[in-house]
Amino acid sequence: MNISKSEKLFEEAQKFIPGGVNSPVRAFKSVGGKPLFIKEGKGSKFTDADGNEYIDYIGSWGPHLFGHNPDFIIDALNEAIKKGTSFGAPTEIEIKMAELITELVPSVEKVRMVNSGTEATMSAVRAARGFTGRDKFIKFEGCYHGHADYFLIKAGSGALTLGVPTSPGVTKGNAADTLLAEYNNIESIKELVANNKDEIAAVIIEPIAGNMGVIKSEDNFLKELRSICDEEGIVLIFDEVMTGFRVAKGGAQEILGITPDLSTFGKIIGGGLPVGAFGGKAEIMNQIAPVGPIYQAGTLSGNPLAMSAGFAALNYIKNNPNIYDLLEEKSAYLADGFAKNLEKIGKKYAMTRIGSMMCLFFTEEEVTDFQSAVKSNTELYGKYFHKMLEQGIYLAPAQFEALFVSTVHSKEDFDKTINAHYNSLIEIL
Ligand code: HOZ
Repeated sequence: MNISKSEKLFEEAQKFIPGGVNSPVRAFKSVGGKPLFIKEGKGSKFTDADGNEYIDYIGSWGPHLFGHNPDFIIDALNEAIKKGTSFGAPTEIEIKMAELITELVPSVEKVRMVNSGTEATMSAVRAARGFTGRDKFIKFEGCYHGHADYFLIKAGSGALTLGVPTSPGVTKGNAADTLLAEYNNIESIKELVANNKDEIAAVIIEPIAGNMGVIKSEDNFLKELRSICDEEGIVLIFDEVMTGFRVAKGGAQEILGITPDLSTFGKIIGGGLPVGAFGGKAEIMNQIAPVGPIYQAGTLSGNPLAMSAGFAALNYIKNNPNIYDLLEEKSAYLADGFAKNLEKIGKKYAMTRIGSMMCLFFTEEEVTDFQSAVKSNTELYGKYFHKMLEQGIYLAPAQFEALFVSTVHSKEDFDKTINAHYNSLIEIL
């Protein structure tokens, strides 16, 4: 039997890399089958090691707002690489980048660059703890903030899909400082705050959750959460690693109209390179070393290549604010097509969408939080995923993730996807 190049690569990879992948969701474990190895991408598509082409709706899990390898980012990288790859010393592009972030996201008065979303959230919680002198923090069931120990408690994303929302290796001590609340349930916050008076440093939330599928926090819930944080001296952190610069130029906070004290970013701000950032009120950020005593550092932080790609991406956003209308129009077209298919086949599966992030849950109940999200039939999602893949459509290989639309997905891409969606559902149901 002929085995594909991807399969050969996967066998080879497993000899040297745990599970053959450098991030668990990529291994296809929750949908079954074997992962594709990707050779190259351009625009809305990528090609695997066997030369098969796919319309890609992951876009590297969000950052490829303009599709794969946009010319303006490649040009910026080509220019930057001629000058050097890393200095571990300040460069001018870091100032331009920081200034641009503060301009696009007004709640961010000062910002520190790091290398990943995990680093950003980890550092933001440390900043909040250092600033308040308190240890505990609240996170929400099903929200994912990277893989620092104290976040891996009822976490979303890969941790949830692979059935280890709370990971071994997380000490009891770490877990004890993490308080768990229910998404969109303000009573659960009130209870935790009352039971841990003056002990809570921060509440961290994905204001639009993207790691238990896509779920929007309700307006009143966020407003009340903001007031409670103000009254109790708790730092409100918005994890905008997925939503920052994707759902609006000012992120989820712009469309939801709530101002956090700190925000975390990743992915998009590196234009596809490994970058993260955390920032917010100067009062808090000025407690970070070397100005203040809260230590945080990194040799590759503010790396000139990552900054150049990221600056090109953010500058493009600044100069083309209409991209969010375009993304809305494109995403609505795709979502409409999906909705019509569901109607045709008589299924009322929950579909959520905020701008260019969307999710189809295999449950007919409304999805508003972790408990309702996990009602989705993940086995059915796995079948759906493979049927879509067979037809050249690459979706997230896990139910509890988002589908991302880019500015370069075409009507032709969408029509092909809508058609494949219909065929897939007919075959699996
Ligand atoms: N946790 C990421 C999605 N929410 C997946 C990261 C990856 O595999 O690249």
